[in-house]
Amino acid sequence: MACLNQKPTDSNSSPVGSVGVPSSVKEIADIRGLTPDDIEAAVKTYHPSGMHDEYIMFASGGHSGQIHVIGIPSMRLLKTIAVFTPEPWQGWGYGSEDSMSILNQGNFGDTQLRWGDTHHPAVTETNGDYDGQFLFTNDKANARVAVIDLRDFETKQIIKNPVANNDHGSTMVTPNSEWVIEGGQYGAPTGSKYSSIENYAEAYRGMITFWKFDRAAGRINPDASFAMELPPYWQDICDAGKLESDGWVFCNSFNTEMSTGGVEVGNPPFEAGASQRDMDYLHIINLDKATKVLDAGKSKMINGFNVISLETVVEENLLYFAPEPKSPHGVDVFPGGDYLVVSGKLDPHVTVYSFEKILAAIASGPTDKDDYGVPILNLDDVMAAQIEVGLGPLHTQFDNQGYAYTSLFLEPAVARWSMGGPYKDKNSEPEWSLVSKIPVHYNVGHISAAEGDTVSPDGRYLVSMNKWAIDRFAPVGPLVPQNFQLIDIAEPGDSMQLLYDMPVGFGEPHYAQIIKADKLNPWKVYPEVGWNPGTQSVDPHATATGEERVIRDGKNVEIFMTGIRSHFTPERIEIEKGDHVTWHITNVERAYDATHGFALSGYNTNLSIEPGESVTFEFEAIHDGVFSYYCTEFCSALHLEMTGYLLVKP
Ligand code: K7E
Ligand code: CUA
Repeated sequence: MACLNQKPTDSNSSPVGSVGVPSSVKEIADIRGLTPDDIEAAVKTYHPSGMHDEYIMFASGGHSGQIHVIGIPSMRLLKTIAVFTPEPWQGWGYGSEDSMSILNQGNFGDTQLRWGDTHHPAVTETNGDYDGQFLFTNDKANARVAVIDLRDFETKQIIKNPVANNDHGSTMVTPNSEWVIEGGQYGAPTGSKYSSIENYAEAYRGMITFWKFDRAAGRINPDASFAMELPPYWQDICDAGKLESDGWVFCNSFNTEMSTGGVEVGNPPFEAGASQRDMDYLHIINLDKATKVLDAGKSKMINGFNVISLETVVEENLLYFAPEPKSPHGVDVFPGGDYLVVSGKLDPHVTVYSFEKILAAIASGPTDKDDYGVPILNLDDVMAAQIEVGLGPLHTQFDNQGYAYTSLFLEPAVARWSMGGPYKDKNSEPEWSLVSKIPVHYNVGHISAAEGDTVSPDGRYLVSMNKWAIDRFAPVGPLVPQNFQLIDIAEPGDSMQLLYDMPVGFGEPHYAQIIKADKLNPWKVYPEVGWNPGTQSVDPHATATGEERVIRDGKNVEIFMTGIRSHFTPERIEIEKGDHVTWHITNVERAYDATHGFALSGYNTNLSIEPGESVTFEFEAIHDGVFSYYCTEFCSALHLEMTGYLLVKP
């Protein structure tokens, strides 16, 4: 690796080094107070105009309800994908039938939910490697899961969980993405029912849902999906087994105390009540067996959805527990699938479990059970190691050098640790040890490494997703951005290097996945003119040039319009107050980036009509008057002229 530390810095007049860095760089660096390390970091991340990033990060947008697409290592924000929250640039939720119907799929009864709390995005996998075809994310606040098609980076489906009101261990995928995991969080009566909190232990349940993904359709199939009731502990974050643990799912939990809050009635507050015990339970779920139980018809229908009851879960041995120390948060399966690691927020260690030992402990017939009859494995029987990494460990990622990385919320830092050799070398006894640490600013939650959740992580880059930025950026009022810090992890040993701080001023991201950019193959324009992104096929109402028309049938008016630089056809439309209007617009362009917008004043409408796309929107003409419509993308020199009049007669 080039190290600018070793370059001569005493020359003010001649070029420095073999790459011909002019002496003025040193002057600039001196004036700006930049160290040689700073210059190295800049050179590693700077992208001259036109140079593309090698990796793409899909970051959850937290309570923005969206997904953010960020180039690595430049840390440039490339796009925000509208998911749960209306977003006008993409025409998401401002009239287009497609976006309105997808947002409405996610309604809760009559309540139109119009935001989400996205935590964990997951790219589809093939044989345990990201394949870059689809992306899933969850809405913790409302127990919803969304499907994004990475051909056009648009949301295609939002599913409201019919039996849960919130989720958290979501979304994660199995190694071929047949199943999308939606783990629960706060225990509640199954199926959005009411029950007094005094009945917590009997009437409340934990939940995990397995959504069946139909890759050909690009949609989750709810009819083939199912949920499993769990004891009313608070299941937290899950991960799917892979390779030798394929077919199993692991979730950490907390509040096995079953604290119900209620300082009002003299109970301990949640943060104390849910932290009394030294151990909570790692949930070890036999997904393969659960699907057989489902196929055998041993589920019940709740709100029209397949649910395997807790009684059946216990009867069929679908769930085992292993103790996990001190307010655990997150479980991460090693790339080889042979180990998994849990962090306890109040324990300076990470605890590594051996999957081989878990299977052996299950086979030996565990005798310990919790109050619901779930077998509890002995920690000593299943533990491979405990490694002291530091204060407040949370989440773990992996690289290609045999290192694991754990975020340390309280220090705050990222710890690099190892098992002393390649993961799969079963012949040598692992020597687990802490290798090094790098401080981060501040309060790191998740970390994300390049291809870090796959069976073959790339290493090289790790992003520390810090909750607080405090002094890292110019002050912008009391609400401060989060801080994504890019860390170079390419070199072994004590050599992690901080490269870049990216302020994140759009919600609080939790998790992200980083995929090699060349695995993505998005469309540049829609495949054919008249394309409906909702069906991923040509729309029957697509309008060809020359076939533009306005059709009236009683009070129903149907408009067939085309857009091309710099013209909407037709450009005068006369209707009457009280008409029901169905308006189709086709962007007949085939040029890359020739998107047209469509704003209609007074009717809360804005569309984004990308090259080839056909969009439909409907409204009641409740306002009379003269309303202009115009293109909201500056598409050409005569863009301002890309307009027209909607005349609504009283
Ligand atoms: Cu740790 Cu929701 Cu994965 Cu936040 S979660 S950090
Ligand atoms: Cu089309 Cu501006």
